[in-house]
Amino acid sequence: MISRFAGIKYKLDKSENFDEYLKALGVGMLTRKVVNSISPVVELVHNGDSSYTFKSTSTFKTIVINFKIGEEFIQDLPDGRKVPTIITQEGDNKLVEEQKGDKPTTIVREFTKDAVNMTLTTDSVVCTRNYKVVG
Ligand code: DKA
Repeated sequence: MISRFAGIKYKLDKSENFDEYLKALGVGMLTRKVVNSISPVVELVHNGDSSYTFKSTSTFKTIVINFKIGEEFIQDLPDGRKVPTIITQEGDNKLVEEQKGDKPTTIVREFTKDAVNMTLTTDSVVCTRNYKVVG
């Protein structure tokens, strides 16, 4: 179960092609500069059954995504867009987030006890971000 990774905090360690990804989403230069310079800490919280919260904390913003696995919801993105989103589970350690709307995006988060490896794809732009366990 993905819930075994709940409560573990991970901090951004490596990021590749993030600026290209943000450009493809239409994020402006000033915001890109800020977002590129921060190292968020992320944590999955299990609220019971298939209900989860994904928290990303940084000096830029705290982002909270409340979701139920397999149920569509409207996500408020940090750049102001509101997009229908669905998060599904693949295998026993991957969450696959599909954001719909003008800029369809897929974000795969693969959890281990030591790391969260993210792959973000929009159009033909692929970005990877690797988080390492804190402490
Ligand atoms: C991450 O969690 C990256 C999440 C990507 C957010 C893209 C939208 C940013 C708009 C300012 O490491």
